[in-house]
Amino acid sequence: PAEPGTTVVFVLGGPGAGKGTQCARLVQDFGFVHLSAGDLLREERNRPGSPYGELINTYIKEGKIVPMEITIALLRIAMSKSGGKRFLVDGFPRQMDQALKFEELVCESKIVLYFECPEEEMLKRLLKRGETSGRVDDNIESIRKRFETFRDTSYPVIEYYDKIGKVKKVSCLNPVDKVYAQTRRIFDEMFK
Ligand code: UP5
Ligand code: MG
Repeated sequence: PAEPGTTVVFVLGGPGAGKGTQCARLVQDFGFVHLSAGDLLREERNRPGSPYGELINTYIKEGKIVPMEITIALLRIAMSKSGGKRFLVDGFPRQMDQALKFEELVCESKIVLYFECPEEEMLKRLLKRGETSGRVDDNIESIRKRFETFRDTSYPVIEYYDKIGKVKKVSCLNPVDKVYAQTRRIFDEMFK
């Protein structure tokens, strides 16, 4: 398990909601370490000699969830390498069994930050980003599949944490600064 005194915040929300954007701001103001599960998977995919490169790429393109053994291992390594104690775990867990496994093996989450955004808006943002991102999943076919996975498999994770009172919801249908003002308020209350 993680060191005593470790704080984990799960940062969830649909594809393109703005998780990464908001996490970058939180890092500046609250000194959390930002760990995007998607970024860690893309890094592992690009690492020469990785046995998982091809598998990860296929899953990402198809908008499917990479087997959790891989993702949890990457998160654990990144956590211990960082030397930090407060973590924003962005884009993970995406499936109920991943949530339970991570909390059993690593650390219970303190809160779940949920960035709520309508699909229409997320679609617009992702297509725009796709013009320059080079991400293999920023195209209309992959985006549709990502939305489907979010609805069917990842959203129930948010519902689970909501039932036990851990979810802090922020609407993403505003400019970045305004979304951040709301996010910041939550962190001011909890982590100042
Ligand atoms: N933008 C952001 N906020 C805005 C605002 N308020 N107004 C206007 N524009 C805004 O933002 C997306 C775009 O929108 C950017 O261009 C931004 O400028 C703009 P970003 O902050 O990047 O949103 P984010 O929610 O982080 O979107 P991302 O595409 O990263 O979300 P996904 O959840 O789809 O991607 P992730 O990298 O987490 O996962 C990718 C894939 O990896 C998954 O589909 C899956 O195949 C795999 N994966 C796993 O298998 N397991 C995991 O645990 C994690 C990932
Ligand atoms: Mg992201």
